[in-house]
This record gives sequence, C-alpha cells and structure tokens, in this order.
Amino acid sequence: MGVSIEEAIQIVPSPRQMAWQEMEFYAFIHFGMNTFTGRQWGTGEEDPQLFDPTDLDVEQWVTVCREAGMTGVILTCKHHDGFCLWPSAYTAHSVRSAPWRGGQGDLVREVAEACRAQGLKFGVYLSPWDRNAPTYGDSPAYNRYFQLQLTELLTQYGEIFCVWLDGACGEGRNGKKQVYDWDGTYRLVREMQPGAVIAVCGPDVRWCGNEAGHTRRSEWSVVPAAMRDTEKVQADSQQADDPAWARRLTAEDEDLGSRAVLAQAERAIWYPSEVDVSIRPQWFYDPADDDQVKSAEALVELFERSVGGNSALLLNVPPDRRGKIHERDAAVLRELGVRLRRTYGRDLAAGAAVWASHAERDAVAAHVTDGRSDTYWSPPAGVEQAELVVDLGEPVVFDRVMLQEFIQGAGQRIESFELWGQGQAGDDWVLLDEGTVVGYKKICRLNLTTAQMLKLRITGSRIQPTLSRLGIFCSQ
Ligand code: FUL
Repeated sequence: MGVSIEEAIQIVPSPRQMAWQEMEFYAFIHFGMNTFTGRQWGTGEEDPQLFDPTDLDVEQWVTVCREAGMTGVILTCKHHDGFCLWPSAYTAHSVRSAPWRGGQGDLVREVAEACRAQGLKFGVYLSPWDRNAPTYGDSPAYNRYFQLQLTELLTQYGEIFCVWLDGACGEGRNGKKQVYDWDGTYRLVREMQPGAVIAVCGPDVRWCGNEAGHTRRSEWSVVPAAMRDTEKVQADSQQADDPAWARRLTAEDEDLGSRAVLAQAERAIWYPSEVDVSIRPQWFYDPADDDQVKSAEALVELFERSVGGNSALLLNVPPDRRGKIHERDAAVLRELGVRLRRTYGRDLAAGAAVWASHAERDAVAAHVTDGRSDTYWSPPAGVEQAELVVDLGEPVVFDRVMLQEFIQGAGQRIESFELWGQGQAGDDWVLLDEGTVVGYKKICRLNLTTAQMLKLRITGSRIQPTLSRLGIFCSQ
C-alpha cells in the first residue's frame, strides 16, 4: 500500500490523453428538447413535436466557438430526457418524430460536418440516464440500448475526440436502479474510436468536481486510482446541483495528489482534470438568463485559471430556440478570442537567453524558450530544487508567465515554485508570484511588471523537475 514519488513520476499521459490535453479549450453545446420546454432536466414525456428550431445555424455555432479560440465541440446528442438529436434506429423519440426538417433532419450530422469544415474536433455527450427509455432500470436491456445508440454515434459521424458520460443519474420508471455496463461501454469506444477520450464516468478525463468553474490550487494529474470510481462520480454529480456545494470544494477534495495522499493510495493513475461550466447560469438556453451571460473578462479569468491551472476548459454555450447562439453570448465569445490572441499570440520570451543552476546532458536551459513542446530542461536526478534565469535583453512589460512541464515524457513533478523579477540587470530581485503545481500548463497572473530578468525558483519537485516552456506575455 502506498505510492512513492519514484512510482508517481513514471505515470505519464496516454497518447489520446496528451492529444486531448493539447486541445485546452472546447465547447459544450447543450441543445435539445429542454431548449424548447424551458426545463433543465426533461421528464422524457415531452412531445417530439416541440423540437422545431426556426432558424437553425450550426455554422454560426462553430464559427463563434472557433473565433473564441476553442478547438472542438461536444454536443448533447441525448440528454436525460432521452430525445435523440439523430435519427436513431432504436427509438422513435428523436428528430425523426419532430417537425424540424420534416422529420428528415440529423442534427448530429450537421454539427459534426460543420466542425470538420472549420477544423474543429467533434465529441458526443450521450446521457447514461434516460428518462424516456422504457427499459431504463432493467439493466441488461437498457445497457444494450445504450450501447447500440453509442455505436451509431461512434460509427456514423467520422472521428470523435471525446465521449462524455455524465454522472447524473436517477431511478428507473419502475423504481429499479440501473446498473451500467461501464466496461462494455469503454471497450466499444476503444474498438470503434481508439483516439477518443472517455470523460467523467470514464477512465481518461476527470471531472473537476463542480460546475462553477473552480479549479484547485494544486490540480494534480496523477491521482489515486480510486478517483475513477463511477459510483463516487455519480454520487458527487447529484450534489453538483446544490449551488452551495458546487461553488466550493471541501478541504479533502482540495488535495487529490500530494505525496501524503499518494502515500495512502493503493495505486495511482494519470487522470487529468476538466472544468465544465456554462457561459450562463444554466446548461440549456433560458431567455431569463439573457442578462446573466459571463463577461469577456470573467471568461479570460476562467480560461487562465483552468487551462492555466493544469485543467482543460469545457465551456457550455447553449443555442436558443431559433437554433442560434444568442447575440450576447456570441459577442462576449468574440471578445474573448480577441483578448486571448492579443495576450498569447506573442511570447516575449521566445528565443531569450536562459541560464540554469543545473542542467542534465542535452536537457539544457535554452529549451524552455525554443518554442518546441518536445524539448525540455531538467537538472540531474535527485536535484529537486533548481533555478532558471531568463534574460530578455532589455526591460520588458508583462503580466502573464506561462510554465509547462514535459509531461508526455516525464510525468508531473513540480510541487512548488517562485517567480522573481529584476527591473534591470543588477537591481534587487523582487518576488512576483509563487505557486504549487505546474503540470501541462500553469499561467501566473501578475500585476503589470517591468523586468529584464525573470527567475524561476523551483522550491519543491519529485526527484527532478522538467520544464519544456517558460513563456512571458502581456495582456494590455
Ligand atoms: C449534469 C447534468 O445533469 C446537467 O444537466 C448538465 O448536462 C451537466 C453538464 O451535467 O450532470
């Protein structure tokens, strides 16, 4: 019992987890029967006649997402009410029975194709909980139904980057508890879409544990294997609806991967965090929320704290009853894209000279400013504390510092660090920020600073740290 740091650093992302992590920021699109009923959780008894967007424009959805800087879209192909946005062969409760496109429409296809046309990846949300399916609660029969539907989604719509399996679940109509065949479902995904990650009730991507956009101060990607327990994810998902719970994490939930936590674990796994949050207070469009769309500034902060806090950001953007992303949401997302490009489009440290207190063979300091993700700096094994100094050549104004570890080759190692700045060579060093974990990406949000020299002091790491990038940016 107990996972040592020697063992923990051997744990690295799978190629599909790494490809997903590099996507960083992508959209959730909640659209379906609830859009037309004003509910957030449908009962499953809704009349398919209600599904009738008047001015559907999926190109607009994808354009808005792309311009915001997103790299993919996950569509709610079936939410808890069981209504399918594609003409499933296994139920009549779908677009086939709706007036939209005369019953000939397939929204999953339209969105998948719009994504491909604009270079975004496409993913599917298929709610395990189904309040319409008569077999729900009758475990083997419903598992068959669920897996047949999943097979349709995985075989008819091209490449899928993510299968998002929601933890929310309730009793069946007959009062029976549905026992899901998770392993069978995972096997199907691996066989039919080997590049897809399985999120939340799945082995590849960890739900951050709240729907409020909160990222932990230390978001470890190496965590106890028990975190993957679907029963626990389901129990936590029930509580996510409780606004008080959703807005904070308990102290126990704060620390998922410190040495002390790993020492108590039987086994550890690479299980990185995803922050899922809506641009509005609710997941599905509700006109009452039109004046509560998050501001571009709030979204920048959300991006920097999640993507820059070793998580991915899954931002929900719910189209309205016309079938369009509302003008307000579209405007703030456009502004978000402008701000992100303005800040991160130019790395002020690119090519800068770097010195390190230690360097191991070809893992030299200059690799952190060479613009490549496959090179890195590292001190020799056993050197857990080390320093790196970047010389910008002249005083430079900035307010963001980005750090990235070489996780694909060396796992997650940095436990704590400090950033120091020197206005000009020879001035006193001033502490600019301190932090804990880095992982895939850490973004330090600083006050506007002028410095020629920047020093990273790694004050704690596992065996030896690695760093593949140190970037410096200005948001102003
Ligand atoms: C939750 C669901 O109950 C919500 O309706 C929404 O889909 C959210 C992303 O997950 O568990």
